[in-house]
Amino acid sequence: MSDVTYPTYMTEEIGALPFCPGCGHMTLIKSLNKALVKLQLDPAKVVIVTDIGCIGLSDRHFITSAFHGLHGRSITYSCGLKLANPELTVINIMGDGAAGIGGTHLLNVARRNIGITLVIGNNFNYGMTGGQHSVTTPTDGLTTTTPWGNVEGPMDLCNTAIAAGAAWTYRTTVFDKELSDILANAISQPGFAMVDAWELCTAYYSPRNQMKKKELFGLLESYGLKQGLLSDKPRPEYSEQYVTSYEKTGKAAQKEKPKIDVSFKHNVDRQIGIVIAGSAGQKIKSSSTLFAMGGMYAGLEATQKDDYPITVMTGHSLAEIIFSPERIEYTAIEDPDYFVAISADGVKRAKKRIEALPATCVLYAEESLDLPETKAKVIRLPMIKTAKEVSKLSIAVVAMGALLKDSKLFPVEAFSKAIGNFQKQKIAEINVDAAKAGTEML
Ligand SMILES: Cc1ncc(C[n+]2csc(CCOP(=O)(O)OP(=O)(O)O)c2C)c(N)n1
Ligand code: SF4
Ligand SMILES: [Mg+2]
Repeated sequence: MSDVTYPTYMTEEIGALPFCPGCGHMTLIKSLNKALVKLQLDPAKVVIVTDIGCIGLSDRHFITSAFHGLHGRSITYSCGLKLANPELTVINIMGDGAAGIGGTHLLNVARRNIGITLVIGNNFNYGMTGGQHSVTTPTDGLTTTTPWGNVEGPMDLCNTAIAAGAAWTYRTTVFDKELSDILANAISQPGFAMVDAWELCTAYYSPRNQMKKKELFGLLESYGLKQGLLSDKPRPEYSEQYVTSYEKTGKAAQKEKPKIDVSFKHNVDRQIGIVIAGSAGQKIKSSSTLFAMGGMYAGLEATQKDDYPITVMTGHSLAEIIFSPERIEYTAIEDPDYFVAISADGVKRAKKRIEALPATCVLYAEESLDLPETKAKVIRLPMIKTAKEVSKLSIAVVAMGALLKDSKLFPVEAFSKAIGNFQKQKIAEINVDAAKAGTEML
């Protein structure tokens, strides 16, 4: 705890809270402020994440950090924040509408036990959009979308979360004198904690259904729903476990990878787009990654984008590689500078692209392939025959060796260095030979 004392976590700069008179959100938000005052957390380490809805208008009134995003998705933002920095106290505020719209996120945060606090301002309708029914609207409840009475049964948010594994769950109302203590308790839980706070939307649900405090309690009773602590089964928190497992294994695995130190020169003065079109099983993707790394050893920026069907070892496999001396902002290639056609599958997939290649493009094609009409300058090469002499699986590396010899983008030795550093020794030896054999085709 720091030396500074915070008498409030709310700022007056924005003005008063924007809720209708008597709205339950007012009490809920003020109680949250009291809970924060009680806990005296460093505001810089607290993030209030809000969903869309009237309740979501609240985050900007706090001096903590805030995040406001798409409707129904606030739990995902909270989880991301907590995973990125488990030291943060993440408080997620949402309405019943958001809880229903993002229902699967509620299930998963509970199941995973990610240490965020979820506060639901449950007023049985979509307040912000004029009082439509939500997943918690009671049966027979009148709303703009259930004008003859709701025929659905309401979702029990707490027991839904508990069924998914929620470690700490509390149901209450905004009339609870201990609301701020309950919220403080929830925030102090190391794992996932949820407070379902029943309340009144005085603009829509309450007047339409003559619902005041008494009727709200009557509703709880009529559904036989208990108030208070409904689950309290602590178990290890997800984000800490995740970080621990990363420290133990992930980090070690990353350290083993060699760094790419620039040790060659390139001849590239603008962004260059290369398309490699072959078949699944021809190592198009992995060879392209090594090829891109080769460019990086020569000081180039590189990107790779792949296209292949969901099936394995059948159909096409295409890779698009961009090299540039500058940072690459956009990874699509409109007019390739080089095109490598290795197999019929690749040509079939890229037929329209080959037909549209500009005259400035050089197309290296396996000599036996049927090609569509193209303006590109075609260079036919014995790729299959050359690869057979080294290894059938090295055909893409053979083709890339030829491209480098012809284009002089960067030395083939840079490509060989990537192969040597990132492949197992036996395969690397074969591929270094394949790259060299490729250069000898021209
Ligand atoms: C994806 C998406 N769907 C619908 C909307 C329209 N919308 C805005 S607020 C809202 C309802 C909010 O209700 P609730 O979450 O219960 O909060 P309340 O306003 O009652 O506090 C809806 C449906 C939206 N903004 N985004
Ligand atoms: S519309 Fe309903 S939920 Fe929204 S501020 Fe008004 S009373 Fe509150
Ligand atoms: Mg609501």
